Amino acid sequence: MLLTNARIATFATSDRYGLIEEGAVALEEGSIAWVGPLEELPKRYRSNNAEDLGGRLVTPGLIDCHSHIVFGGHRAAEFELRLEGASYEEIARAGGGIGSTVGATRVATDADLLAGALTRADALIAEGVTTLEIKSGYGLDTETELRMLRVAREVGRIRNLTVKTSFLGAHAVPLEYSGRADAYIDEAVIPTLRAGHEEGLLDAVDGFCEGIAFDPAQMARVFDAATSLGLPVKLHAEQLSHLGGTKLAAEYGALSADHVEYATENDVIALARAGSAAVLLPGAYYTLRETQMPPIAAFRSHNVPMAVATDCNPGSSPLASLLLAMNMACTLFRLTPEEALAGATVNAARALGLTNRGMLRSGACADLAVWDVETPAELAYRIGFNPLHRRICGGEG
Ligand code: DI6
Ligand code: FE
Repeated sequence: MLLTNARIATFATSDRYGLIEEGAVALEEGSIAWVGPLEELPKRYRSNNAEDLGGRLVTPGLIDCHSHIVFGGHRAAEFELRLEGASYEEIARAGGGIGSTVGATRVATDADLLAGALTRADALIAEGVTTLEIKSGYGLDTETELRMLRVAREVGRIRNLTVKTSFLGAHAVPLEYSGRADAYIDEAVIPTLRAGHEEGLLDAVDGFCEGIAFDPAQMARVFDAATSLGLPVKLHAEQLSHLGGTKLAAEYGALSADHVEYATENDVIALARAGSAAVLLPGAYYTLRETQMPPIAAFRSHNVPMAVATDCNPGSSPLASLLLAMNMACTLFRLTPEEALAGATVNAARALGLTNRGMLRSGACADLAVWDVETPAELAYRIGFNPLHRRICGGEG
């Protein structure tokens, strides 16, 4: 396949989106064979049936590197409670929040879970997403956690989409372990982690390090188990308060620390030393009406790659639009449109530990999005507008 007459945001160089004017891309067997200015296209890639993109913009396929799209039910009633003045943490402590979705997920059938997840995955696919991370974390028992992970894998088999899974058994303490978080970690989380790994269901291990969830010492036990199996880790850290999760994640060489609104400059330095990414989740910031901004200036000055993701979940971020997350990252966090698009491509790949996508260069996966826009800044600029013209995933589409 040969695409010509395109403006190409490659992200393969670090200036101005790595933009190529009047570019061409040649795809071969699911990979990018060549990308560059049309006038430099090698003879062997020239073709009579090249597709003229009419000057449209081509970017890497979008990557949503943080989502919780497999779950039962919804939490519209809690949305109403928050509008009447209750806080997210109050609702969680009263048995709602994550716990309420755990109840709905445990009683959902696999078919229910899959149908709901596909609806959300399809919304993301319609916006050019080609790689999607999906977490467990609404089962909190072995059976339901593994069911969630199987459903997540199934989404990637049914759709032309790469799915990466993260085990989030340490998301909340389930009712049956109320007041016994340590026992939950030792008796449920770690054995489930081992079982999931044995079944090939886990690409990474995540956790929620927060006052309403787990402290750094508890998370360290989960990370020790993950590390001993060779699984990479990541962490929901410093979302609602500062507990030291970011520093812990860095100590374990985490792929990423996510949310990080309450992270300090020292935390940022730790991430930089560890080579970890920061995953910004403006949908949760917006939904919870958070006012503490993540330390964007420090991420920039210490060269910590910033990814942007939906955090699509039924509680704190019922958002199934990565383009809107990019817009929110600009308007709420003051990212530039270039940073926002890098956050949903090259830096999102980095946050998933993937080196073969997120940028357009020869050898990378043939995951591309073609947009009906003139300039890359337009992708983050409009609100509630989807200019996707065509999505190519693994060379198909
Ligand atoms: N932080 C979040 O934003 C989601 N999980 C987490 O650890 C929220 C999950 C939920 O409210 O259902
Ligand atoms: Fe999350």
